[in-house]
Amino acid sequence: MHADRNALFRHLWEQYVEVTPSARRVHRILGNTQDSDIVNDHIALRTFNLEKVNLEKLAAHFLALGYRECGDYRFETKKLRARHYEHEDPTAPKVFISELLVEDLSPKARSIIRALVDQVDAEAVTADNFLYSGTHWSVDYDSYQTLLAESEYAAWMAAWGYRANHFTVSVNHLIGFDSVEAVNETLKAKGFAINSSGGEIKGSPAELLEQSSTLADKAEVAFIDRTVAIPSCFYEFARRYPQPSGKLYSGFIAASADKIFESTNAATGEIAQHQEPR
Ligand code: OOG
Ligand code: NI
Repeated sequence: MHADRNALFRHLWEQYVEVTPSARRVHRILGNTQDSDIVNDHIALRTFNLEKVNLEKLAAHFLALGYRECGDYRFETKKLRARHYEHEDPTAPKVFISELLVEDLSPKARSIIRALVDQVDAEAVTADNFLYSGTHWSVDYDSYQTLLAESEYAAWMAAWGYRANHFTVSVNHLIGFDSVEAVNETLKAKGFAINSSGGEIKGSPAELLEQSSTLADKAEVAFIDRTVAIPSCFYEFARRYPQPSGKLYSGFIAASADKIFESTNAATGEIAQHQEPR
């Protein structure tokens, strides 16, 4: 477990931008010269609900840093469960951790996932670097495709493993942009693809949270039998509104999260061409 929160987030960020080069360009476009000028609202991590690597195992790393357990979420169709974690230090990013309910998948998918998790050394899970350690298994392209047909989340996990699935720009803290819509329009004009599942903006001021996200970049994964470029990680934008107490809402909205998950789906139709921003 890390003793240093800033070091943990720095490692997560470095691993993330390696496969998400658009994140650096987004920073530049949003008018900041340094990564640290952008306030990170939250990160998200994914896992399987198998005992050795389940949500609680990931959460333990944050509890050790003084985070506490907050919201609890269910995604029936996607067969996911999630929790979010907050720190009393308001400058600490929130953390959203989900897990795939493996027992709800087909026997075939289940056995592929069990075989992956069997390759994880239990001691690696509590090591300092676990949350940014990537995969602990090798997987062939056929198994990836089998998982993809049933659960995009399962396939993403098999390919990418332990890493921040996204970072999130706090729109509240941007100087040059006062809305999620303004961020979206600027990025689209520069050639970035915005996830439009459920509308480009998820949530509303009434729900106290508005969110949007890019579609994931593509990066190469070395499967056992071949190397293929597949969706990697994405960038999210969040604007929070004050509660009656005056404090900004700090939770997540399940219906919006359900659509944000789809940011790692392979793009289809017109948006298939993720343009290189100029
Ligand atoms: C997490 C999706 C949910 C949010 O802010 O609601 C989410 C994921 O894609 O792993 O990040
Ligand atoms: Ni998010």
